[in-house]
Amino acid sequence: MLSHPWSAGVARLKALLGEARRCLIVSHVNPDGDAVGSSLAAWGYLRAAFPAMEVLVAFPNRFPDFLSWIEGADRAVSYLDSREAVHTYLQGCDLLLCLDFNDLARLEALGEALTACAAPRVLIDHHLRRGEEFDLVLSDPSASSTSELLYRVIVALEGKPLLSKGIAEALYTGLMTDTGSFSFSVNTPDTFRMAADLMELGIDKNEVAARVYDSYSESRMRLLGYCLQSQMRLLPERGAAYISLSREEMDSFNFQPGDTEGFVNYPLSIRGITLSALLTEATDKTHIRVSLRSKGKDISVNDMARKHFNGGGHFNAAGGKYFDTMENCKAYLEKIWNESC
Ligand SMILES: [Mn+2]
Repeated sequence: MLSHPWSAGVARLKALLGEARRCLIVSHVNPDGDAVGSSLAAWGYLRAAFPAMEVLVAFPNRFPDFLSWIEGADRAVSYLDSREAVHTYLQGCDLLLCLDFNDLARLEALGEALTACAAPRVLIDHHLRRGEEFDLVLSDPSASSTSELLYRVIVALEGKPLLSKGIAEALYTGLMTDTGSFSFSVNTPDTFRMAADLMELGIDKNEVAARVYDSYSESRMRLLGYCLQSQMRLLPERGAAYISLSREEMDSFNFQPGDTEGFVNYPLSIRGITLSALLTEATDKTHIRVSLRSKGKDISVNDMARKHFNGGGHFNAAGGKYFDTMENCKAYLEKIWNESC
């Protein structure tokens, strides 16, 4: 926990919130459960606590369908679909709340739109290496999720959690998805206390899990089967494995955004595998998206993503890009993995 800077940061945030009339909440491209959960929880909280404030949530692109049940999801916009509306909104915007990323590049075109906006930028985030593009940073890389950090911020602002069931469901979604249902990135009893607090607000955690996880389309399930059967390559001496998918392969399974979410974790369930990657070809085929995962305290995929793939993230979970063909990306990945043996 960051004690002193944290309390000073919360006091500063309180002052900014007290003055703000129009707030834009943003999170990263290809929004996941934590991005969407924390953004919609912040939206619900600000609407309840500051009824006079205008609040809008904008993501760089659409979030997957399995998150669409979260309260407020129908009011959030995607910059890809609503570019003009976001630009108009930004004109009178006096607060930018940035959640679950630490580099405006993670917002792609939406990030460029934000650079033209003079409103103070508040960052609440749990990724390593905080960005310099923000006016106020509430960051804790040891936190399980941005949703957990946001919960701590709200409790600090309010003295006690004045949250609705809808907000609690949004926060729980972020907590559950960023920790693989409490399997990793949970290092303190406080995370379970937060989960208990959320349950006391009336959420049905089994129902939340079912909505998020039991929501595969048939084609997504078959795509997973194809990945594991045909596209997973093991490097047993290295304790590593990766899955690669071309656009054609994805298209042949009627690929929808979010369909490969979580696939990168499957190889880690093989005994002896502690390093995993998922390589997916970008829609415009200009690059390969690289997702990296590791287990334990030996391999920093954050370092790997920063050094080799122009990206970053967490110690055990990170991502980046490789601007070349899939074949070259695979060769490069195997080369750097074998060199770091
Ligand atoms: Mn997160």
